[in-house]
Amino acid sequence: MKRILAALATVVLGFGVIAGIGTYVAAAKNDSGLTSATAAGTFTTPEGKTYPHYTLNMNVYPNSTFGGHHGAGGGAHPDWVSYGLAGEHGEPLTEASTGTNFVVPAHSAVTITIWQYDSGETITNDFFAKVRGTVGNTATLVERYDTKAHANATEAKTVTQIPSDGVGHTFTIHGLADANNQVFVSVPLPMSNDDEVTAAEEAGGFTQFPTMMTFTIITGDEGEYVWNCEFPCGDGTVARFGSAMSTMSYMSGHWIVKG
Ligand SMILES: [Cu+2]
Repeated sequence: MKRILAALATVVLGFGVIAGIGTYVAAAKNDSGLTSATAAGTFTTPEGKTYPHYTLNMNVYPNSTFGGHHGAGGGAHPDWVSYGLAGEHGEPLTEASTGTNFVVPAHSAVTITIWQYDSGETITNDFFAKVRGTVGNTATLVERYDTKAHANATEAKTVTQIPSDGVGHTFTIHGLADANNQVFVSVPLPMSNDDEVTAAEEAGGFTQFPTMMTFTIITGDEGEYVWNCEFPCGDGTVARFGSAMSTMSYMSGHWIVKG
């Protein structure tokens, strides 16, 4: 019986993946814009190598009502979790027409800051609770960032992983199936305080105290990569890998490295 159930689960999962791929391809144009990283001088690694430096700011939301590339009111799926562009203090860029496709220069350092406004749970595989592929394999975590005071409400700390039962989402860039540099970056984004997230959502907004993760990656060769979230956050779908997880412009997008 156990074996039959396992086989059945595999078939059901298989259908989910196939359906997911279909949705993925069909919705590839939800966000057709591009955001270029901002130039910020030079960056020197702990090993003493210097690179041209760029920055990107992103937010992750428990729903799509922030506007931005989904439009006022949240567009087709206002209840889906989503990434979006952030201002320098984690404020939503409500007028942005794009938010999930990034253009960065090849062989450069890119410092990414992500404010995470959603709650979280235990991640399926704690491989993704670890920081991977960043400079030093670390990230700087602020567990509570005060978006009104524009200041850290808790002290920043350097982390190599976060508790696997407190993951909100991840930012994960996958390598290419060619001979270029293989890039793999994955950064877990900790959950914000559950009660505060819920209370803010009920009031029609977002928590004043998101978590904040900052990390730097060295881009490789030119190429069009894909990033996504590896936390199953497609609520209400098989294995929670559908909806926002399998539709570009919510939990995935393009990572375009230009020479
Ligand atoms: Cu996610």
